[in-house]
Amino acid sequence: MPRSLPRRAAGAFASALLAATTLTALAHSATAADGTLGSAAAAKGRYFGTAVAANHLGESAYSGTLDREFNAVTPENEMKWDATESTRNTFTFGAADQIVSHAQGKGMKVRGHTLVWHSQLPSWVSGLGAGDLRTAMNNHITQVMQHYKGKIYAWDVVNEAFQDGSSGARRSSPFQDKLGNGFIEEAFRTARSVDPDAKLCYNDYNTDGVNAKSNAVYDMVKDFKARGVPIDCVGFQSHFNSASPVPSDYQANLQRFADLGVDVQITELDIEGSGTAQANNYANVVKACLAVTRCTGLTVWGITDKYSWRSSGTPLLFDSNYAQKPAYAAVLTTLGGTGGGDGGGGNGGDPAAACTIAYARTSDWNDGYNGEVTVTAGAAPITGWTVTLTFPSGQKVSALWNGSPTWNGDVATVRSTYNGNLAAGASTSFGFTVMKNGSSTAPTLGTCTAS
Ligand code: 9MR
Repeated sequence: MPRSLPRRAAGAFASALLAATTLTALAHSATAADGTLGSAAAAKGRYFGTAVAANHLGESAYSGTLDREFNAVTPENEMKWDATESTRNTFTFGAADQIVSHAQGKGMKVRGHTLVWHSQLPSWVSGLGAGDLRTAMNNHITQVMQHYKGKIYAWDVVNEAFQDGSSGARRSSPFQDKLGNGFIEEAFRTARSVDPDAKLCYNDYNTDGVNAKSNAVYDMVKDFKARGVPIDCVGFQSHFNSASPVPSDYQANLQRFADLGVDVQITELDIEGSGTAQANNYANVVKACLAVTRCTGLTVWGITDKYSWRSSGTPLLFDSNYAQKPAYAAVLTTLGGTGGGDGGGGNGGDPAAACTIAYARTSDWNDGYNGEVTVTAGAAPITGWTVTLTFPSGQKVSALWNGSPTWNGDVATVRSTYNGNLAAGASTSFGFTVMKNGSSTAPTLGTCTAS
């Protein structure tokens, strides 16, 4: 392993003795209007959210990315029945409270997920007889909604109550089997009585296109609206992969629900894949939501591929090092965001300048390593790029090449030099040598902004 500087360590050279500062600097590195998912969505009158797990909030790159990019959250598991009432009438809100207070502190919306669902249901619930089950269901809805009253934008009141396939039937569950079809209506009525200000949603998967399952949900919503059963929104989970691709009638399906007089929301979006194919699929989902006036927002089902429920399918917008993937640039561009580039909107409908970054450690030795950041232009050509990187406290960057750095504590802002002009989709890279000083941790990638 090399112990000296690489031979190509020429050009811009930075020697920075990195002082100990906190990583929170990262959270403030990209606040340009429309330069993040949340701000770009907000400019279109929508939110852009993510599922969040309370146990990752202490990881600075996780919460840094969350705080920078998203303006809505859904607790991934913390509000489910097994988490909030694992023992009858003993309610546990600690983990969910952590997420809600984090979100409130940052002005983010919270989607409540979920009150009545056949899965992640404690066995004491499944064991109850009909009368007792009805009481337990209404009590669960009441206690949980009461606890979060005034803090929740929308609740998934009932989740996944319909069967897959062509039957259009309700799914077998303790609620369905013992209380019959009416449990859904009862859950919504109870929910409305507890928090009249929260939007009440029905949420499901495989209902993203027009099919037997979505037709059955459609009929239910239509019936609810006709009879005055309180329902405000329908959530389309939108978990996609090659076996379950984005349907060609996705937008039409959202629109027909919206036409019933409910909001529609993309609630758990993730799309397995990589590169341009994944980016195009994401762009199509975002386009569909923007084209439907009552599509009020999108939520992706996690921040980083690292913690996705189906991590091996790399379905999210940030890779496992929190680098923005091509899908990120595609979503931001489709939302009309600029990636910090040209202010957006003034380019006659051409894609906005945007870029993504990926990091690799190219060599490693006892007390140092070389890192390389690849910068890739989005759907438009770019004329310059700026990347932020945060190095762990103590590490010393002894050389940096093919980019021009300025330093603020541990945070390097690296600008293109001769290598700022990139065709759409084209890449360049810059590199650096780091003296570990006891820490071999990789730098945290911040934003890539393009002009
Ligand atoms: O992402 C969630 C994962 O961490 C849990 O283990 C799983 C348990 O059922 O639930 C996942 O989230 C699901 C969501 O609550 C409802 N729609 C499907 C999601 C993915 O399975």
